[in-house]
Amino acid sequence: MSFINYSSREINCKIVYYGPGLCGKTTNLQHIYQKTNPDVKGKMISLATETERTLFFDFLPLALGEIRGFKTRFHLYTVPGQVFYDASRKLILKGVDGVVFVADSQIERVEANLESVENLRTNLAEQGYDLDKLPYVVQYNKRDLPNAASVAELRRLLNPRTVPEFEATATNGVGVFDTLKSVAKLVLQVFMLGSG
Ligand SMILES: Nc1nc2c(ncn2[C@@H]2O[C@H](COP(=O)(O)OP(=O)(O)OP(=O)(O)O)[C@@H](O)[C@H]2O)c(=O)[nH]1
Ligand SMILES: [Mg+2]
Repeated sequence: MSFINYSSREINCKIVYYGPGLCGKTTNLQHIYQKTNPDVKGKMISLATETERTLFFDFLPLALGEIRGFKTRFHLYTVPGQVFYDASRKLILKGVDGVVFVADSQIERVEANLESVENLRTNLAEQGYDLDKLPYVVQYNKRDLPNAASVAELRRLLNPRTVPEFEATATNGVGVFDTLKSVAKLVLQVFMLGSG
């Protein structure tokens, strides 16, 4: 849940990047970190294995301006995608305000994407959240690869509800900020509805 501090007039929002192993979640955060001004971002923290796989999470705090006199602070997290880190994924989802599902567009990763969405839905439900009611966007990453499935096919499988969706190549930044802006906007809309 967003944390609203009325005395310091701050809104804190937690956004989690979810998706199968190696889909590009950490790469999204690294691009955001590299391209934002020092006055906007805090330290990026990455807990990774020697082979650069996320072990627990990546964390990047961003201050994205003001809305109705409140400073907005976004806390971006990635989960570890590898199947056996499920306990960490559950922990990281606690208090989530918005989710980005990063899909790996490669045809051979279709099954892994489907399992990961299912895992997201289950882990959210365990904590009393409904994926269909959360601010949620889908990113089709790795569009640069020759073995990428068509967006129509990915949409059919991964985005039947047609939430906002973005094609991306996170390694060169394509689609990364469009994705972030979209989920941030959805989260702030919830805040504004809540605050009347
Ligand atoms: N070709 C291509 N490679 C990408 C793209 N995005 C990420 N990669 C590569 O995919 C690999 C995995 O990227 P990560 O960002 O570490 O993946 P992750 O989702 O954080 O993986 P886990 O931490 O294990 O869950 C790296 O070698 C990236 O450079 C992309 O858009 N295109
Ligand atoms: Mg990672």
